[in-house]
Amino acid sequence: MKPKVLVTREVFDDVLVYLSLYFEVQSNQADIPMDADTLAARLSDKQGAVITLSDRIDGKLLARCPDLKAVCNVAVGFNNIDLTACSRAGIMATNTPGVLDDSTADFTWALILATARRVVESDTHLRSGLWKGWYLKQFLGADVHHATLGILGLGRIGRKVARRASGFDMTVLYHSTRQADPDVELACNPTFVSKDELLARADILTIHVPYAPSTHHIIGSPELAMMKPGAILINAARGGVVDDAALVLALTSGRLAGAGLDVFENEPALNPALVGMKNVVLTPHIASSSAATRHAMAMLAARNLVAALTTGKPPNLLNPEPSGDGSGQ
Ligand code: NAP
Ligand code: 8YV
Repeated sequence: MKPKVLVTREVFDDVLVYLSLYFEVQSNQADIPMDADTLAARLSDKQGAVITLSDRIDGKLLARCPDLKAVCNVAVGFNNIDLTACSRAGIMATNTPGVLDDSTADFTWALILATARRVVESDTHLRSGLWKGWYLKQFLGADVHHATLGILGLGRIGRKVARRASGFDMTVLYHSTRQADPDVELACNPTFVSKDELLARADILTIHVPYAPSTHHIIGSPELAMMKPGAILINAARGGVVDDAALVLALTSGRLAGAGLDVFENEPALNPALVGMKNVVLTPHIASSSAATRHAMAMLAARNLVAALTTGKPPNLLNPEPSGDGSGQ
């Protein structure tokens, strides 16, 4: 008998076909989001799952899933998974690093340019029938070329963002947990600085750290107060790395000129004040969403699951030493 697996959200048809070669697949092509109780019930007789960021995998859920061996996130970020609880229960957890770097970096640049050059605001103005003709001072924005770009978190995506800055003749600074190897610095040409210097010097600050207790509100009131007056903040990383309430204050006071945000605290809810702000570009967590990349992510998660349940050694394993007895306790 084939092992039973659950795919918690809609995926591309060929991903389901591929999984069906190995598993008895229960899917959710109607894409009806599951609450914690429903997810636990649906997983209670499964050995594996392809999950997304909206699925919280924790000890409470795992206690109800005695057969579960692997959970495979369709995302590089994995703050929805309690890795300690997975390891304790002997469950492998995987993510999808690499396949989304370029698309996410491209989108970060879309936010940078749209925010600095007021693309959305001016588009709305024109569509509203308010455009009465050209004038010299209309929609004056900030130049991106020759500006100083600050990158917080020079990982896979941060590096791709840095590389793209060279076409704009920018000064690129970064701060990360440690200075990158010389070959990495050579490839994307940024200069390592302290976090304080990054905040003080960046005209445009873009965040690419994962969400974890150590990065919760890594940009909050004190950090926003250290930023250059008139700077722009970009967050295509994760809700919670920025204190959204503090950001609203910094935007309202005019301390920051604008923000480009793809992610929010408590998604899909967002701070209502942001909605009314003309100097803010808002997108619904779509930085990785090109057709090719979302397909690659879903297929990689499926391949991770097949490897996990057939070999016990999936690529992209997040907890290399699952040590539990599989009881989920
Ligand atoms: P990554 O390769 O792990 O890069 C993250 C970088 O941040 C690493 O260099 C890491 O350093 C650094 N870092 C961690 N904590 C830090 C801190 N406190 N201060 C400064 N730097 C810190 O991850 P990635 O693949 O680039 O992805 C980054 C994040 O982007 C993901 O976790 C995800 O949440 C988000 N993301 C969002 C979207 C979207 O649709 N909006 C799409 C893709 C990814 P160490 O390696 O030394 O820890
Ligand atoms: C996903 C992301 O779209 O990979 C990540 O960490 O945030 C996005 O690429 C999202 O997480 C889907 O689960």
